[in-house]
Amino acid sequence: MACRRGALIVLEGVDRAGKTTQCKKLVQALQQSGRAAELMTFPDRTTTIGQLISAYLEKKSDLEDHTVHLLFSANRWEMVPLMKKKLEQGTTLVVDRYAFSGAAFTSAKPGFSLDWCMKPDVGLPKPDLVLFLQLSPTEAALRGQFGEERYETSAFQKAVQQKFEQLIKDPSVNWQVIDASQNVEDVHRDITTHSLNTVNKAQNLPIGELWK
Ligand code: Z5A
Repeated sequence: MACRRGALIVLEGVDRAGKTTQCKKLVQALQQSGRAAELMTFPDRTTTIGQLISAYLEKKSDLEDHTVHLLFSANRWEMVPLMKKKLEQGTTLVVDRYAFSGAAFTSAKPGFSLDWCMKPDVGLPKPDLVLFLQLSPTEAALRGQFGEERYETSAFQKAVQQKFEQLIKDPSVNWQVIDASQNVEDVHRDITTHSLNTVNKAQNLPIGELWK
């Protein structure tokens, strides 16, 4: 009998929503329950493309807006063979940001449509579940100041939040909105419940193609 595949679970949300904290806790919880699980992060700053993106985010270099958008997408595509291999081997991938961040962040810039921004990521492995960590700007502010990287300003993050709200309306994607203003353990409990359901359902299904 063929191996049951792992699930592709993505966490999205605005700055300081707790994505990284929750991704790590979810991977640990899945592993402790005896399931193979690994963390992936986008952008993956370790690759050659990722290093270009990292320098841009750290404001050490400037890149034309379309160009950097395509680099973010290329940074996902370069990971696709590895992602598919792991999923097919039965490993669940917990992913910290994905194509939805790509579309939301670039389309929040002047002159970009959401439609254009989604195009380069059409056909990526489709997440079985996208958990959107919902947090208001006021609550995010209680978690500390913005960092020094590009995009970390209140006005831009508000524009990004609006783009996420548009993306969440897409019924072709399995979105679950999580109240990220709860304490870390309560958020983790909600996320784990949705994720375990997804892991069980996904194991006998083929890997889908995003936005196709
Ligand atoms: N970007 C893009 O433009 N295009 C793309 O295609 C992709 C990304 C993939 C990458 O940043 C930037 O690239 C990002 C989007 C853009 N720009 N911005 N903004 P990154 O991924 O390297 O870093 P980040 O995603 O911005 O991290 P973050 O959003 O700032 O944080 P987070 O992962 O959501 O939260 P955290 O690190 O888990 O927690 C933040 C703090 O809150 C920390 O002190 C925690 O201890 C605290 N925390 C967490 N949970 C809680 C709860 N429940 N209560 C209280 N405090 C909490």
